[in-house]
Amino acid sequence: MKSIIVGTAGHIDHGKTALVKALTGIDADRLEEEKRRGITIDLGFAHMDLPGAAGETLRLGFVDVPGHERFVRNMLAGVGGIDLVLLVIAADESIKPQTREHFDILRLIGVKRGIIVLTKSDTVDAETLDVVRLEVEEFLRGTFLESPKSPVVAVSALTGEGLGDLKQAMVAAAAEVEARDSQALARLPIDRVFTMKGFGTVVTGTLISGTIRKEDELEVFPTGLRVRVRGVQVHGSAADAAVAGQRTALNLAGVSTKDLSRGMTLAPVVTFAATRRADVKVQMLASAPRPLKNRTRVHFHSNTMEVVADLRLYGQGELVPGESGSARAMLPAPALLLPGDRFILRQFSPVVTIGGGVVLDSAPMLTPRQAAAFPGFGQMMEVLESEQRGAILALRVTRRGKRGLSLAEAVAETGWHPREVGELAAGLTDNLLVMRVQDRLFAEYELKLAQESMLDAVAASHKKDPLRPGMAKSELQDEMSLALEMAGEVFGAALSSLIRERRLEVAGDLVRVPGRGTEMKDEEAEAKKKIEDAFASAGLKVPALAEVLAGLKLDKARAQKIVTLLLRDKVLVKVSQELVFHRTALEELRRHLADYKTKSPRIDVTKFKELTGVSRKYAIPLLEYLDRERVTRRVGDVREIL
Ligand SMILES: Nc1nc2c(ncn2[C@@H]2O[C@H](COP(=O)(O)OP(=O)(O)O)[C@@H](O)[C@H]2O)c(=O)[nH]1
Ligand SMILES: [Mg+2]
Repeated sequence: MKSIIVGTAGHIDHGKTALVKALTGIDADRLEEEKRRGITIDLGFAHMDLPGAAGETLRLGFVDVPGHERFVRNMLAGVGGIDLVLLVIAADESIKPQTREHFDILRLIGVKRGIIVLTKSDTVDAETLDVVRLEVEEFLRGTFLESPKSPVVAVSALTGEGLGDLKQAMVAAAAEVEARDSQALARLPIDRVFTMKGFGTVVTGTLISGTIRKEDELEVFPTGLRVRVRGVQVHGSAADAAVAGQRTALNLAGVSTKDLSRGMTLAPVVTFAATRRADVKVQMLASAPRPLKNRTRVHFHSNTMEVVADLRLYGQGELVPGESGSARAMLPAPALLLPGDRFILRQFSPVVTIGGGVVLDSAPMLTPRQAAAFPGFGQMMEVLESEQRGAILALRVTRRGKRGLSLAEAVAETGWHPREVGELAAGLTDNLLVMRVQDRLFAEYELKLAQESMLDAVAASHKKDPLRPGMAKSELQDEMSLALEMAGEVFGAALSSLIRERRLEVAGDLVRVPGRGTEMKDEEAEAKKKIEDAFASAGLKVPALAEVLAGLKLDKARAQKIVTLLLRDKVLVKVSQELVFHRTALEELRRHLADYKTKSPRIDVTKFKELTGVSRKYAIPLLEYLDRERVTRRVGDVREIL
């Protein structure tokens, strides 16, 4: 069974509602006011089944729109899900303003198929009908509604004449309509909310993609509210599921009518994110009354939603009628928009349709100013506008840099099914454009950059601490995530590949450049400890450095290197050319002097020798060192303790 949505369009009083009733038997003017005034104010709905071209059942859901210019906004809430349009033109009036405006809207919204219905054929003679037919064909030449692809059918709702032909034309056109994807992620833009006695909260809408089943849990956008589907109705009868292309009514649990309104969207939970910013392609109508200037506030209609958006034009001060260009749409509140969503722009005041377009990116990373200045921006928009999903995904991954893009984020940004995102990602990883680490995608070169940074960091660590057998893995990771905001996944992947390529090795929790031999390290570490111990245990009565070094197994150059490092790290302190002390011995000396100061503020060389137990050969250099360190100050032959 194929389900498609048939929408009416056309000027007021041209017989749209009468036509729907003649076809389906259903009066789509459901409001009391509509019945009383005899005009359509809001969207109306009807349905019928026809035998399809191949004998299957064809299910047609009708969306009847108001033709009055004051209610175009209601019309806009209904055209979003239309697969096939009936452009209704009364034979006695021919083309009128809303014929044109509705036609423009259908074109901008991307409706692909239609039938032109000349209504009220009973009110004119055959010649007039022919003239109107010619006029209409002329008007539509070169457009998506040109004949013979879009046939022109004359009917009378009054006499029933031509209705058979129209049904046939609908069956033929329906066969050409591409079925909406019922496997895709579900989206139901809400067009009506009401309470039904005995049921509670009910919403209706045209299911534009996917499938919604009884008992599904759904998220309301943009509020984030969770609701449960208690019941599903399709075309007025209870069903287990609604599929894309069907007029759908849902009985919802967990929500009251005041939490819902037209313009909101129902979609699977934790899948999408509402946004206030979207990069869009704008097409101005040739009939727009004036150029669209940068930073203009416009009525922005998409699906069933309507907001006042601020448009920032990229690289252009204005768009003249008939021109197209790219822009950032800034919305006053978050909304669920996805790439490929069509929209209509109406002038703020007076309210007339001036253009429309398509959403290219509802997760833009740059501010409008940055975007306008970004050198590759134009190309980026071209890719996003293209049908090349692999290239689009690669772009979305690459622009995330070191952070990468998770598969879930890719789904949220594109609206594509997770399965498709997975398949596209696999294609990109095969071509080495993208790498996948767990559930995150990164541009391949980010891995290379990460590897280089890690090699640099490890090399720097070896240089700084030549005696350490490596750098702690956690330290390396901290450094990378701090300095480079490198994601843990990239770190892990970069490290593994460096290890595989033998450019780094891991011992325990240490990372090092291969070839920093452990054996040599052991020797040096042992020597280092010996030197340290020799000075630490000597206190102030230090041995000669040369003597200590001579007692080591190491060659002179390596031994000297160790001493240099110990001095650099201030473990040893050089007091004079010949004398080196351990840090702890000098700290103790300072404490002793501080104690001494409590008895006497001054000390001479003799007292100093007594206090420390060192000979004059050590005492003089030590005192001079203390003077330099401003622990003491020389006053004649004595030192004042500071
Ligand atoms: N004679 C005649 N009158 C029609 C026909 N279709 C509609 N009408 C009348 O035209 C008026 C407007 O019709 P309606 O369906 O409400 O127009 P809408 O505003 O396009 O929905 C009503 O009074 C209808 O009865 C038709 O085929 N023949
Ligand atoms: Mg009507």
